[in-house]
Amino acid sequence: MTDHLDVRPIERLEIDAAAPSDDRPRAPRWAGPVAGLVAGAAAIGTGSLVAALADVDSPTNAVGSEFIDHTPAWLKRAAIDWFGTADKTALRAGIFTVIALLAAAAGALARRRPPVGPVIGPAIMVVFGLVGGIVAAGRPGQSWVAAVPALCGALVGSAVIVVLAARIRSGDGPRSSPGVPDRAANGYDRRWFVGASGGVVGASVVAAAAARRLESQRLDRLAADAPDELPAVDDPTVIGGTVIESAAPVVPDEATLSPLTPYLTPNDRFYLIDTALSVPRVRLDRWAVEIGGRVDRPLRLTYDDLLARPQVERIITLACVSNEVGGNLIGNATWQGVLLRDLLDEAGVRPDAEQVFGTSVDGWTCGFPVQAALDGRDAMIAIGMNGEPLPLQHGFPARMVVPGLYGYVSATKWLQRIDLTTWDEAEGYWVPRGWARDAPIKTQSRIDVPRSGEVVPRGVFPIAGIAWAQHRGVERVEVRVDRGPWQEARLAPDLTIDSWRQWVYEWDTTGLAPGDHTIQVRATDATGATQTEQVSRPDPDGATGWHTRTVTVVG
Ligand SMILES: Nc1nc2c(c(=O)[nH]1)N[C@H]1C(S)=C(S)[C@@H](COP(=O)(O)O)O[C@H]1N2
Ligand SMILES: [Mo]
Repeated sequence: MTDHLDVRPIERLEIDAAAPSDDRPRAPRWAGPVAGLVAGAAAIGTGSLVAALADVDSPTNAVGSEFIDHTPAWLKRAAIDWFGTADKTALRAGIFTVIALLAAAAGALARRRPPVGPVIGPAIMVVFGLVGGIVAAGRPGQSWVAAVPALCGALVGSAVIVVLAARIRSGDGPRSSPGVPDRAANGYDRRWFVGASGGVVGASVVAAAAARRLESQRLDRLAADAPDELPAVDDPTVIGGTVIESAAPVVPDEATLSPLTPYLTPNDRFYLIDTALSVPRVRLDRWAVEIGGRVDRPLRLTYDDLLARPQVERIITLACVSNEVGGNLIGNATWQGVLLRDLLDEAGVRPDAEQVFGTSVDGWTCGFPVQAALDGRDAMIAIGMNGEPLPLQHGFPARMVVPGLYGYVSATKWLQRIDLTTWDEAEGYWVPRGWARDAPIKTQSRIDVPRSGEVVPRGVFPIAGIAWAQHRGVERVEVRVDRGPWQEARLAPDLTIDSWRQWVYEWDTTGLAPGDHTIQVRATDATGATQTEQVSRPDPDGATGWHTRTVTVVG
């Protein structure tokens, strides 16, 4: 397409080489928007490189995070419906699209005759740089330094637009008429324009690549700060006389009945949910968790302090409130760390404290009732996951894990502070966004095999899956086919009431009509409550309903 558009000016240039200056070559119509896009690329490349060098969030990430924090609930819900867990990728794509459109518009305006062109185009760049800078500096824990990358990006971007647009305009403008000196004798020079644009885009790509490299080096350094081995566990999980220590192989084989779902979820397969567009900028040498608020003796614990304290290890199933019935925003791991109740005993919780309120390095917050920390359940500050130091994305150096509560009210990753406070004094991140303040995990069950639509052979076929009712325990799982009578499934041993239990039901398909059949599951927890058939959305406090799948029995 470009070739087709480019041919004419060149021909004219050659044929009319000796023509008078009022036939100077004009830039094609797309030159203005292209100049804008080139300037936009320069701004983003510069901004991200300066940010990486200054060790602050890139301007696009800062704006993206601000956007995430201010997304109205309905838009958030729509984004999750459309993009699911790819919503961050969608957000990034959206930001780049908006920047590209603005940059193209700035370029088109920059082509206008003076005084509009030379002023408006670059001014748009500068204004967006200022806005980006102010947003970045205002992010939690940031200083004015965070504004510098966006400002540098805007300056470079506006310089590029000034230079390119001046060249474009030199081919436009009033044709010289007799007696009036020519204002731009050279006119538009396609080779110069393409060369300069290509050079700027190339340099921007190099800058962006360098920024990426610096970011991955930062993450490598952070990961390298973690110890090679976690301290020995003083208080391990003991199951039927067997000490469960860190590694999956020690967990009894009977715990796994569902062929698709390992009893312990490997770290690299564990679901990830957070509002962070990049791993928060933790500096381990300066990092510490502070426990304060309504306590008698505030505590401050460095990473080494946490390592030096008595270590417990527990199997706990973490679940996200956004998990749909049958969804996979749930995982089971061994968590090693320091019991929260020991720390709170040491700090001395005042009687007027109602809420344990966690704050992360990147300013995310959540809170849960003080009772949940003190009622004997093993809420902890975790530093280990499945025998390894907490992975960066799961909250290194330390996070909270509270059995029985959804992650959004309890599981602060990249933990920075724990405040004992009241419900009136502080509200967790998701609460004003329409999610419930109190959020115990609901009893639920999921079919893992057979898959939806799977063709099932004649004979005995195992239907298998998981069921969970953290901190109450799963008592019974039942399966029914084609809404017939409920049949009890066989449950794996109850290793701990804080973790899921796997189940299997040997389904005899021999006498069934060929074709589609519906299978359903429901669980009953140790309080005797059976999960409700009532279907409800994840918001405000967790989805309900029976997981249902349709499969085909062969003819
Ligand atoms: N700092 C921080 N911690 C956070 C979140 C977050 O957005 N930021 N999300 C919470 C939510 S909603 C869930 S479900 C769990 C998920 O933990 P995971 O990503 O390790 O599975 O982390 C919780 N902790
Ligand atoms: Mo969540």
